[in-house]
Amino acid sequence: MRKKGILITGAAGEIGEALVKSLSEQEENQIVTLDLRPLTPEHSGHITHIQGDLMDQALLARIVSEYEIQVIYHLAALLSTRAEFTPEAAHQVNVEGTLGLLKLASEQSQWRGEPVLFMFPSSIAAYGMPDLQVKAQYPHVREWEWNYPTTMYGCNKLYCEMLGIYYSQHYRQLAADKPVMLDFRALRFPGLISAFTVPSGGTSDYGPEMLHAAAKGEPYACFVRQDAIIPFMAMPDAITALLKLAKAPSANLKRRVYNVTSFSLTAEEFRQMVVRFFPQAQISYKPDVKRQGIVDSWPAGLNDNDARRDWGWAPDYDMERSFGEYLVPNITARYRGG
Ligand code: AKB
Repeated sequence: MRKKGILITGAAGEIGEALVKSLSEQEENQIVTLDLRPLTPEHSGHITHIQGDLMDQALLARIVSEYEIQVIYHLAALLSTRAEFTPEAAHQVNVEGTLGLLKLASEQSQWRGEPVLFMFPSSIAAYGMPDLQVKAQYPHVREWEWNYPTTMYGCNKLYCEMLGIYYSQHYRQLAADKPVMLDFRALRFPGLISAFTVPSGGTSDYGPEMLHAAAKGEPYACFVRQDAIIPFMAMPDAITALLKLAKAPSANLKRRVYNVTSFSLTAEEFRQMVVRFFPQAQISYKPDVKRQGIVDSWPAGLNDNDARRDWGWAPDYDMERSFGEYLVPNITARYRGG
């Protein structure tokens, strides 16, 4: 008998760390985590960590031979800035890695006679605003607007959303008597800010980097202009959104890809918040043309009305609460503790 399990890829990454912690507190089923890196040692109990490569088909086959996977949180990805340096490698991980997992989830759904739930974090990178005038004109972008990503990462996210929809509607529909499709659900996240991990390879990283540098007492040169604006969200809300969408009854879901957001602010407004809590912070601006271009192509804000209507989404942390109650106290404690 295979053990029932939840699979989390990219588990040692930013979202992964927070999701594993949260799921391990509430889940009774076995949690199987997969990442190239080890997990932080405090995770144990009903978590089995596999240090390995998502692209390793033999490894995936071994996982499904041991576990009946019911839910997949597929978090592994190369983020936007990193992907611009190695676009083909990003395509391989972000698209081919996702495709392999979608196929696996489809086969498992068929085999179990019940859909495997496939949770996919997408991103504001799936959007592409042509210029700053249009960006200002459409401050709250809907899911179907401006789907013209300019980065490899954004193209990968948008295409994988479409693959997920394909696999949940059409895959082998003609071949099987009673096809059972996987249940694909995606969230388009804004820039995420965690108090416990420093992001790497993203373009929204200037926000969290400013904050972590200030808490460490280090100077920071922000790689975008003062007026650069995108939406952000504190990590606990990102986890709430993932878990809430995962639990939502399918009958309520009118779409498979939902925007979620919390607050939008410019780099300068971000700096001012940081300085309010860390008056000694030394933050300067040294814009990088390429990274600035990426941020300019992302929307200033998202319209998340559909998520609010269909599955009761609402962020718990607005800007004040994010900084005052989650980010600043936890980051301060983290660096004070060494
Ligand atoms: C990135 O900057 O690449 C990510 C994202 C916005 O998806 N944080």
